[in-house]
Amino acid sequence: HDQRIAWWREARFGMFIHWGLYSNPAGEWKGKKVNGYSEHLMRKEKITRAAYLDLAHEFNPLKFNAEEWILKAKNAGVGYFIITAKHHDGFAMYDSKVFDFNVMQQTPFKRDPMAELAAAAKKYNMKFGFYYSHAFDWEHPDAPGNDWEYQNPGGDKLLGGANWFDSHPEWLPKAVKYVDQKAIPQIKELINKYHPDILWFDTPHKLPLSENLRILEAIRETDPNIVVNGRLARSNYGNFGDYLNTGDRPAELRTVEGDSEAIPTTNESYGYSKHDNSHKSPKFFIQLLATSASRGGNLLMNIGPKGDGSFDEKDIRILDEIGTWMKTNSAS
Ligand code: JFZ
Repeated sequence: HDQRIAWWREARFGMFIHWGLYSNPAGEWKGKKVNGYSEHLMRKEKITRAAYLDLAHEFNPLKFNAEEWILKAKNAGVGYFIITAKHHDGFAMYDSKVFDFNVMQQTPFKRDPMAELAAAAKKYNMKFGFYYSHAFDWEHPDAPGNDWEYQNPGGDKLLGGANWFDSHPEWLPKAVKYVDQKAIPQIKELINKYHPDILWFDTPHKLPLSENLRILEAIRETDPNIVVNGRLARSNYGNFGDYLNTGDRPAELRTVEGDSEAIPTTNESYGYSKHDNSHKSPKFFIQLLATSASRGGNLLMNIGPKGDGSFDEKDIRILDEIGTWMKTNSAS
């Protein structure tokens, strides 16, 4: 464990990216504003799989340039870079042979942005990895979360909330089927194809600990050197990941000691939202970075690039100012 996580302890500052089909509608659906996390569009608007796929047919981020993204991060002093290979919508932002619900097969873009980013990260010596939504998957007919098109647990109404499997174990085989058919094969695929340094998981309470541990085992068997975050498998007795994640809100930074990571986003939404102008100041992030570093914690700062592949001006300003501060305050 200590050996695996050594680079992560040194890195201190990471860049988190939420980018997917939801980045185009960007917090708007049928002319109406959709509040909150823009990456939750499918759930909030109860969009069917077929209608959501229309977003894929329009996804063509011609301004996307992997080296520019990695260099932007590098210039801001970032040591590791984590991007959504698959968020809760279930859409793979990479060339997946496991399921055809992916960027290569469903978009006019027909490029693999995860492959391009992995190569750029390697070239510029940036630690690199993926966010993978292992529990929630709103397109798969058996996965937890989608109760508007399917009859699945873990959503808002039908057997909603956390730990649905305790009160309704009869639904468990369905979720297990999804883990076997999609989550584990895709995670192995990501490891074997792109050799990530880190994998980042989320919403563990949507699957029982036994399933989460089965996923962790598959990861360790495939590559024991991959750092795994604190939101894959946890119970009242401990966390099976390599470090702890604090909540999304930076205030929670205060409560954790040891290897921990806070994940504030520059505004409120993780995915790009054209209505969300609640960006914090560069100073806010510089102070947060200094505080978390002094406590032995990491800061994984999120930005949501636009659907055309460019960064929002407001995020660029924050990144540039952090970069300037890093350069004037670094020891070397
Ligand atoms: C999750 C996702 O649902 C969201 O879209 C985003 O990816 C974010 C990074 O993670 O949302 C969460 C997860 C955990 C907490 C809050 C929001 N939490 O622990 O407070």
